[in-house]
Amino acid sequence: MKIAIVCYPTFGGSGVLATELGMSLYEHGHEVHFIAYKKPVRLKNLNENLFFHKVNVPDYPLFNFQPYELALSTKLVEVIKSYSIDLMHVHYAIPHAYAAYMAKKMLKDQGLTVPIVTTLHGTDITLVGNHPFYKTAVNFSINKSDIVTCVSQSLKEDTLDQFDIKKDIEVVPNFINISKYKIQQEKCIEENPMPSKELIITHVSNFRPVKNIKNVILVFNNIQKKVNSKLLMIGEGPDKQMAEQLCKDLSIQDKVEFLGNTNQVEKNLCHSDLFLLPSNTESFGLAALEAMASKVAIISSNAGGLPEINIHGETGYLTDSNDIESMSNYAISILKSPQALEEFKLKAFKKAEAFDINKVVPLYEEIYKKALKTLK
Ligand code: GMT
Repeated sequence: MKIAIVCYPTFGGSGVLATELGMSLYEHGHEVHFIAYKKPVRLKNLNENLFFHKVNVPDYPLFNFQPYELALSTKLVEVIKSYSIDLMHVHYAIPHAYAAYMAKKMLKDQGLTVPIVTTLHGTDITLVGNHPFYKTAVNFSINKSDIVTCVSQSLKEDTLDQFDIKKDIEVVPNFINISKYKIQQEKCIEENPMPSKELIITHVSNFRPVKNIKNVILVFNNIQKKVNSKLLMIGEGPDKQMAEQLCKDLSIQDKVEFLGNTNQVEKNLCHSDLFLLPSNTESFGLAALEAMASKVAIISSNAGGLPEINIHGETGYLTDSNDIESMSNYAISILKSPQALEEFKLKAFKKAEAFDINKVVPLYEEIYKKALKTLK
């Protein structure tokens, strides 16, 4: 099949997932074309069956806001015609599903029918897409997609609750490449056969308010009083400065490292013991799944899809996103007992295996076949 994938190229979970999916589809023999305003950060080894097409949006002084949807739908039409693409798979409804629908209409006008698969990722539904300024257009474009998928049962329920959706929504969970994590774990043991006595707590996100990173720092502050530990903060975003300042105010700045963005998260995770994710909203929590695949126990909020991956009392613990006391106590209880820590880590890894890429990518291939059948 020839597939066009539209996604955000940044470190956000939807872009990461779309990139991993596209690269895996290419390995399964499909021709894959990524379309975005920048090369997706995890996209590697472009070749004659794996392409990247940049959407250019020229600056024009008349425009206060550059019309990205227009440029994207034009690029979609151009790429689909030049490469005889079979279908579009757009990740994140805003504005991708909308632009795809316009492209579909323009192509139809030229005698070509190309179906749209839209995958909803979370904030396009629970936060941004809900805003009255966008909602009508988001609702419309979801209903106009040929197949709609979302990344968790919880997101499916939120979408049906908050929008007027006339279509079936299929749940296809996010995934990780478990073998990549296994290889990394072996490398980590080779490089560091005698792990230090200091336990490592990690948080990975885009540091947006929804990630509640203040609570990451407050929980770690409690942990470090009882357990010899340090905190790795991975990512960049609007709340980073606030978090750095909070560390100084609590005089724990020597125990917290802000590492910025990295596309080799598994290298940091393989030395970690515990992952903190106190998000206020989280449709899935790909970052937590990546940690689990690295044998890291999880303390997370019970928001959205997190209970579908983090099993309370097995792979870690779940609490309300602002219940700092419970989060701290659970974390300390795990970290204080080497045996409990090992059990949680192993169970986290076992659970992550259920989300292996080899189990999930075939589900998307089936969906593509179904989307193509809608044309007949
Ligand atoms: O979490 C973010 O702010 C980024 C956002 C995105 O669109 O990249 O992540 C969403 O999609 C991820 C991939 O499906 C999910 O793992 C995240 O849970 C989801 N974020 C939220 O729902 C807040």
